Amino acid sequence: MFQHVETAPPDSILGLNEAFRNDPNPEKINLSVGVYKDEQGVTPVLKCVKEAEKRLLEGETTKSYLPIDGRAGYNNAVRTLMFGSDHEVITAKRAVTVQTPGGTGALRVAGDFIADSFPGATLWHSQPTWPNHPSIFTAAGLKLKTYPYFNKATNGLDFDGMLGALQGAGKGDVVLLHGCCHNPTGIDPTPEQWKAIADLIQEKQLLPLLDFAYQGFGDGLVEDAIGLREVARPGQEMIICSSFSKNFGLYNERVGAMTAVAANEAEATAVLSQLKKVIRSNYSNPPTHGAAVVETVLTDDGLRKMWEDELTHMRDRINGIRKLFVDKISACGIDQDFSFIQNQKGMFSFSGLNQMQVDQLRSDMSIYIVGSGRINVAGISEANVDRLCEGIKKVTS
Ligand code: PLP
Ligand code: TYF
Repeated sequence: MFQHVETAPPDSILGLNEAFRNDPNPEKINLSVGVYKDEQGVTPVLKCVKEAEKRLLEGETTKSYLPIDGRAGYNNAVRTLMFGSDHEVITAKRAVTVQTPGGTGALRVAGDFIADSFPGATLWHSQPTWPNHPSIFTAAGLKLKTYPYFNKATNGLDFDGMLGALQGAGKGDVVLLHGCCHNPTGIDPTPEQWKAIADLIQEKQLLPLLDFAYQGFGDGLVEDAIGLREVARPGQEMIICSSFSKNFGLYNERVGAMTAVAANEAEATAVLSQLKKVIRSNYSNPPTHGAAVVETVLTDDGLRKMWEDELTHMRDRINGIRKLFVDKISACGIDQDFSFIQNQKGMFSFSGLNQMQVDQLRSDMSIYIVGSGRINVAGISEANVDRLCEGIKKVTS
């Protein structure tokens, strides 16, 4: 029966982890998958999470199913974290949130909802983007188009190219934006550029879909929501897919949410009913643990403060490493200018290294970087930065 089944290619990012694990070189360096690591190379469980888990374990009374849309307290806390409690979107009750298995689950629920309720819609995504974006939305049955994002000459945003392409989008088309910390480039629009993007969305009546997987990893919790809040103008409709994998370190607990902002409360209620229909035929209802942890932390003043401190620590370490990396690169006599790395936001850096250089780093030095040249900055430490720079010098000269 399975004779005709061919072997599928490995995931372009997660596949590298496996190759790394099998590499016997004791000096190997893994800068591939976007997982935060501390100075010792460990992906820690946050202290606020451990404390919340202790409380949950003591207070848990049932393992009965959650509602299809998940925990109401969690969904509420997610919305407030994105918009702030007094935002018009919240007070007008025109936003509905469903708890999902990770940000990936949120993206798939969004994709299925769009395919059902906006038949024939085209989704525009940045070129480049996270490779799972096209996979998820193609699987959901959407048509895809791309807009330029990265300007190779400046190592910055190709803003004119982006807006120019989106001028070609039709009414009701979906435009996928990274809320902050763009994956893979690390390049985000400035507040002024967000204004222009929001103007264009409004003028052309597009449906913005924000992938918000790194809130707090760029400049701060509120700062990273600037774009999202700019887009959420009075009456504007939008979809947001949240992930708490990174900012809570809850990767394997699968904690995410999909929020739909409708024009008014009645339409939001109808959208929620459609989202529940999509979920019912997909995974039925979400798992409770990770979302209960996030809800407990976000709604308790002490735990919330602990979380914000831990998140600040992760962000500061990444930014410190960016500086260390750039300093070390120039100190070791590499000709190429890598100073742009310090302007990039979040966990990733688009290094400018090409596929050949990436392949050589792996084969000669056991340094693992994604084929696009994307580096997980959090994988760099005082202990491996010199060897990394030595490798980059070798492949760039
Ligand atoms: N969106 C982007 C841009 C990501 O980088 C990730 C990372 O994994 C996700 C969504 C999905 O996150 P999750 O692990 O919560 O599914
Ligand atoms: O881009 C990354 O590295 C993270 C983690 O299929 C990830 O978003 C990578 C690939 C994948 C799922 C998650």
